[in-house]
Amino acid sequence: MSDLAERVLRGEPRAAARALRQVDDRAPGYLDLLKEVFPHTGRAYVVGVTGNPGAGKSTLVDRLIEGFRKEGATVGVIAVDPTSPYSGGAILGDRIRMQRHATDPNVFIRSVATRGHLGGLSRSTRDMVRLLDAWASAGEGKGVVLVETVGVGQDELEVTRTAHTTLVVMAPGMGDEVQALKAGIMETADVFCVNKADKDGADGCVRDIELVIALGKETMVKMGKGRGHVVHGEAAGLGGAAADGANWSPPVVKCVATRGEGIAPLLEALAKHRAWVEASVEGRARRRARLAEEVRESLREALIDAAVHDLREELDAAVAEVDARAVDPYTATERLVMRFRAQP
Ligand SMILES: Nc1nc2c(ncn2[C@@H]2O[C@H](COP(=O)(O)OP(=O)(O)OP(=O)(O)O)[C@@H](O)[C@H]2O)c(=O)[nH]1
Ligand SMILES: [Mg+2]
Repeated sequence: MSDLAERVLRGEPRAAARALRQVDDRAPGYLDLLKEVFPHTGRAYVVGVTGNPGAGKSTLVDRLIEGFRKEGATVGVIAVDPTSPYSGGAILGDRIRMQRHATDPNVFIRSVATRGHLGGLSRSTRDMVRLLDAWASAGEGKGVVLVETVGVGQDELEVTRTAHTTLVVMAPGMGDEVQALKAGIMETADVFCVNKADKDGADGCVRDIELVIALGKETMVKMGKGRGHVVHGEAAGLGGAAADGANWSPPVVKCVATRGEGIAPLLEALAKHRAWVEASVEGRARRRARLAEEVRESLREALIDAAVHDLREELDAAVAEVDARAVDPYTATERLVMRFRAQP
């Protein structure tokens, strides 16, 4: 095993920083590093934190770090910054809001820019989550990895799919609920946080979300499907949280992140969901589905690279033919596939 991998697995923050950079840049050897680390992953609890800009995600993450640290966990954070080309403001904001943890050797915070990502944001984030997973679970320690993304684009939503739990943060008075519906966030959420509960409209916001969840359940019952969210659970425990063993209904927790209010119930809701993901058949199936997706995606990438490499001349010729209308692009593709498969 490489020296760097060993040091990551021992929980050295500086090694984690180097490894993350290597993976982020896809520098030579990064795949070997990931291969070495992989067997030691899967132990940390990974939470995706998403929501509209300014909803208070970073402030909340800062509080969650505090909460998980009190439980004795080592915490890795990846903050995906959507706005870097203009202001760099978000990175700065994240840093400032989580600053007090900067000197804690059991907290590691890394901001990454969304732009200029080879192979997509979701892939590199997934790889970075794995590294932090291994780092945070060093020894027999409890590890937690938090991933903050702005829930706007499909790519950003994708990122939360690497998580056990997706926490969607909303704030009253932003028209968040309606937007979230459009963006498909409602289907992604495992736990909702209505942050800025010190502002007017928080209760209304909670009601709106609960209504949408209820409507979603009804629709899923009618359509006879769901993604493991509750179909017939009873409200129990936290703010309407319901897990009847097989199904999960996202609870809605009110918080004031700036004052640290509502953090304990939020941590409790996360713990409940984690337990559900780890124990339920649904949860295991979900994990399997994500890994299947990952392998398929990486296979697709590898095959395309191989085909483009092996068939570069044929590819050029085919493009010229299509351009001359001598052949249509569909037939050209079929022929290229046949050529590729016929290779020794
Ligand atoms: N009143 C109030 N303000 C809050 C609360 N939580 C966060 N804020 C403020 O809201 C602003 C945005 O907070 P951030 O934590 O940076 O929000 P964010 O969602 O991480 O923002 P981006 O990363 O830029 O998308 C800051 O000025 C916070 O101080 C809260 O509970 N109540
Ligand atoms: Mg932020």
